[in-house]
Amino acid sequence: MDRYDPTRKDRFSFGLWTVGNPGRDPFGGPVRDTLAPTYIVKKLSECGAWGVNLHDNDLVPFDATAKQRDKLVREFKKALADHGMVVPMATTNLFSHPVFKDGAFSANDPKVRAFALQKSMAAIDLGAELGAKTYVFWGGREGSEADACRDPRAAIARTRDALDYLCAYAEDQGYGMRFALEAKPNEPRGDIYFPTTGHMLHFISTLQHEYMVGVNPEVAHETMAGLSMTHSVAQAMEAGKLFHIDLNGQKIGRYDQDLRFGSEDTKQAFLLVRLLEGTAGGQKYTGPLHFDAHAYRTEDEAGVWEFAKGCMRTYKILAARAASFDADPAVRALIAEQRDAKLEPLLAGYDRKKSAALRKLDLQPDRIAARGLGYERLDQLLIEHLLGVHGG
Ligand code: GCO
Ligand code: MN
Ligand code: MN
Repeated sequence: MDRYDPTRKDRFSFGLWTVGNPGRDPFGGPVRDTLAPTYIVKKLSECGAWGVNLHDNDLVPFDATAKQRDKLVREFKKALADHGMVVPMATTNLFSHPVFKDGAFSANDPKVRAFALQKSMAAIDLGAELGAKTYVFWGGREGSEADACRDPRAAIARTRDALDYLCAYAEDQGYGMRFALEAKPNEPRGDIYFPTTGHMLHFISTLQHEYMVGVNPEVAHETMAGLSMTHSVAQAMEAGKLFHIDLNGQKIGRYDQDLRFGSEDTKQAFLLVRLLEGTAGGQKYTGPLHFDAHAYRTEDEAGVWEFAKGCMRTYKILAARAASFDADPAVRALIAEQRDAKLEPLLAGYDRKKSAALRKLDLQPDRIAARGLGYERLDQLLIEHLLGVHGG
């Protein structure tokens, strides 16, 4: 036990599908046994997690009868109560069944779209019954290879219709849920509509129930698109739309790897945790910290729990490193050097007087340009804090 071991207060969660991943990939079958959802709840609780998330079919098989469903839900709820775990988030599997091979909400066939709505309403009911306050939409099959099959504008409009419908449904039921949209550029489709968090943020502004819809950015997905996860999350936070987050690790330019959080691009992970924890100032993220990742295919079950603990410990270690970085007087001085408290009020908000004053300033751009900014030193300090050279 040390101060980096997770506790419930840390709000860490995992999906049933993450630690339950049996190691199947496109080139080989499972290498681990399937774990029962109730067993996962027990083990996650022992590891120090706070929440467990699920797709409808992670708990209730696609073809289960109503009686089987009720039994599974009853047993799962008992496991949650026995082990002091919560379900912060739920979602719908709209990608595994072959009916969704050409999408769900954006499919050309209205029967597929109708089935997707039916399945989503039932899954929202399940999420509500388990106490989920956040409902995620990840459109894994909402995309194309043969792009001439539909006007991409129709795909966008159909997705809007579906979300407007389901927001109204959740509101009508009084579930008090918020929806979080998760972007991904590709995989399993050649191209997926709404490929990045930025695309989602704009789309949300066109929804009827904009107030109840935010985003669920994922490290791997933004990285696959070659983007900075930290900047994407910052834009979501600035817009008040960071409703959930999928933390994992990913090498740029690869397939979706879903690696242990912080195991790749540790500097980006540091910057992300620093932003979420607000150690540099600004509002802190207080929602669930969800790990959408899985253990290496080389692992047995013991390796899965090592993986889970590793995600959580790395988050806490990075949070401590970020706090030490932002408390370092040398760092604060370097950041403060860039400010000019006298000039800044003139830049915020146009009026005629202020703009006349601004136009009169002799700013001497060549002198400004000649000044070095000290970012080499700042970044080296970041690396040294990250590597544990400074701070407690
Ligand atoms: C993926 C996605 C999924 C979603 C999940 C919850 O790349 O497979 O990240 O894991 O997050 O379906 O909506
Ligand atoms: Mn993913
Ligand atoms: Mn995800």
